[in-house]
Amino acid sequence: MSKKISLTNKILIAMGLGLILGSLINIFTPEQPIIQTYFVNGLFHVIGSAFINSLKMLVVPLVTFSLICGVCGIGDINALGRIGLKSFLLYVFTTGLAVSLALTIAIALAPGKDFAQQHHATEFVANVSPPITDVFINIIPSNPIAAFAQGNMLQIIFFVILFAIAMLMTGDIGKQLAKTAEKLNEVMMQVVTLVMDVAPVGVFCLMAKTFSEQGFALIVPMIGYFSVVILCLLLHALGTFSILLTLFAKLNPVAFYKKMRPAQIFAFSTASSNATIPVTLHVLEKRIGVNNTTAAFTVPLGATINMDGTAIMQGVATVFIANVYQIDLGLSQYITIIGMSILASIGTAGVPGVGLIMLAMVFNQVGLPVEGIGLILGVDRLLDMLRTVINITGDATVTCIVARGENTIDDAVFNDPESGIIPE
Ligand code: DAS
Repeated sequence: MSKKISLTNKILIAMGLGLILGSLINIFTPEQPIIQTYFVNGLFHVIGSAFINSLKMLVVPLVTFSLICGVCGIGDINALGRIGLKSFLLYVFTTGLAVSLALTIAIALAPGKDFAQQHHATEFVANVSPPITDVFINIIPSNPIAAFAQGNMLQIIFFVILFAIAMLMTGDIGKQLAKTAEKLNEVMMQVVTLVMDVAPVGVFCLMAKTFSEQGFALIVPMIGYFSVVILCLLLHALGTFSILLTLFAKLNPVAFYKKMRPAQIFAFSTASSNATIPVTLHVLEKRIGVNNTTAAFTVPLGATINMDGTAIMQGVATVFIANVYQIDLGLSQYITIIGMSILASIGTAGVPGVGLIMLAMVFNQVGLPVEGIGLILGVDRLLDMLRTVINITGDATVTCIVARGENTIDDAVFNDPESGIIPE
């Protein structure tokens, strides 16, 4: 009997077919009205957007129930503080490593040195990014219902953790609520697998639409910048993460990356860490064997404050634009870039394109012309998809390190190649 194609491979094939079809449309029929109207901006747009909405639909309820289970599962406020501090420090550390690596490679390879000035920058108006102090003040929701309604992740995390801690302190009432949350969380994880069942169609449409609009031709004049970002993303993923996984999570990086494929495909297709949270949680808990008491906390936190891929883009972009405008950056400015990239990473939600918006904050701090961002705008969508893969992989890497330290990872699940495969 022919071996059934696993859901992950179906999604991978759908992604490839969508990419090829989109590229063919971009090359051969970029202006064909019927194709543009009924397919690119019709079928592909509608199904792709509906698929992203179906993922976003899961995030708030899943994070809420999962976080309540996680906190109640830990049961001990000191352990909760330890996990929180450990994951926060590891997220900041890996983001700092990422942007430092990017700056070192970009300074060495000097993209933008001989950039032909005839490439006019696309008009880029920077959104006014909130002062970083506001980010910390706004972690506390003045209206938790509004936080849930708006999907404000940092505020939801803050309120749910506080609520769950209060549950721990209310004896039987808390215990009964925790049991209910556990059942609701299990049902939500089942909803995740339902949404994953339709993923091949959603991913196909997302890729077909994206690549019919974002032709590879856009990359050619930006090949220097584009390839340096890709190089740094690969070095961070295959170098830094692999070393950290081997040394501190005691996990085989090759097996880890095989298990991470569904979450990485979703991250690439959606370009949103937040929308990928349900799949990242599914992969870590069902395929890698991390206990919910750890993943429930580190994954939503990571999707919100940890963006190694974004920090890499910001590091390379600052060097690229400084070279294009022939501005010499000194050591203090490079240190500022590292600090600002970390703060921007903490301050940005995991949604498409947010890294570019925060880049304006980094440019302002080091005196680079914000309009220079218009030069890299054209290739940013593709880079956003790729750096989002690194962002969620970083979340998963830190989660595994914390889980190893808390002894909340089941190696039997990790070593079972069939674990967590969605039943056909
Ligand atoms: N798309 C963002 C994310 O979801 C990253 C970015 O915009 O740089 O992680």
